Amino acid sequence: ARKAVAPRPSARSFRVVARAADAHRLNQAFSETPFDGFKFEPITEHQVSRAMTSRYFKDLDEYAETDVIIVGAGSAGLSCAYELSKYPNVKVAIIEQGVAPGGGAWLGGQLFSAMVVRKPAHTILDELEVPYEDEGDFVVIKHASLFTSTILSKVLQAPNIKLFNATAVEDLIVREDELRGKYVGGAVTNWTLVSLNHDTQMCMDPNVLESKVMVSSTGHDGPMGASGVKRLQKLGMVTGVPGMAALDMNTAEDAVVRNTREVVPGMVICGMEVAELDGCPRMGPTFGAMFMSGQKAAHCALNSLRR
Ligand code: AHZ
Repeated sequence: ARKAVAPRPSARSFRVVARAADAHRLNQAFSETPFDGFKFEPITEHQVSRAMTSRYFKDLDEYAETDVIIVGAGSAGLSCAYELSKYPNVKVAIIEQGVAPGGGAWLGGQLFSAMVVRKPAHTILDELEVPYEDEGDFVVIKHASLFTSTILSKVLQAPNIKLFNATAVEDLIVREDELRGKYVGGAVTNWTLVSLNHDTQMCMDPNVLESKVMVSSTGHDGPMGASGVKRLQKLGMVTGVPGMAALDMNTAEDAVVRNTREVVPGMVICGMEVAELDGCPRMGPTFGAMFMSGQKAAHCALNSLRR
């Protein structure tokens, strides 16, 4: 029998093995990251649950009585909240039915990114340090989300402001006294998922927050929109809600800011809800009036608190 002889490696196979080793070393070098070996501190599940729920229910407890309730966190409601953040002694609850605050202000119009703001409403952008391109009589922010995320970050950091999102205002507290007659005294709320399921369940009673003044900024008509003024109409506290008129940018924006006011004692309206109540024209995708109307609403609310 012939003895088996192991084949001798050729020079070529040496080169192949050497190249593979190099590639392996190279791969290792590239797969190293500053996070290799990262390790979290220990935690238990109940700690996570309590960290969230204790704060949420403490907030609900604290805001069961509040100075201002802002209903709706669109561009008008957020501008109002931002203005009120300058008054740290004024306690403000924002109630937003959506999970995502911001209303229609994540896009500039249709599905376009840029947001147009007519002067002189750009002053709030300077304050917020939101960059824009100056086009003369108006300015353009490169993405509406830049405005919305920036104002949200300021509002949410303010110690006097709490956002309750995924929560819908279903109704108003209305009381009467000799001095004011009928006035709005707060908001009847429910988690939005509950509000959307009233038809499918037995009575699911709400949670109620008392306010000294409410700012209703629920936008134009829709399943939830313009809910503040529509409820006032049903209660006979305003005579009619004709709905916004056809679009006319030039007149619409001035009208919305001009008509932003305390419409009944204890309730200020701002943003597109004003156009719904007063039949002002719609402005379409220019946002200056929303900012100014929100800021003006903050001062109407402050005046109401001072009375
Ligand atoms: O989810 C709504 C949105 O975020 C929220 N909201 C409505 N009803 C609510 C309720 N409880 C709690 N019952 C509620 N939250 O209110 C917010 C309204 O934001 P928006 O962006 O729709 O309104 P706005 O008035 O702040 O801004 C309007 C922007 C428009 S619409 C328009 C046009 O159609 O021509 N042009 C502009 C600039």
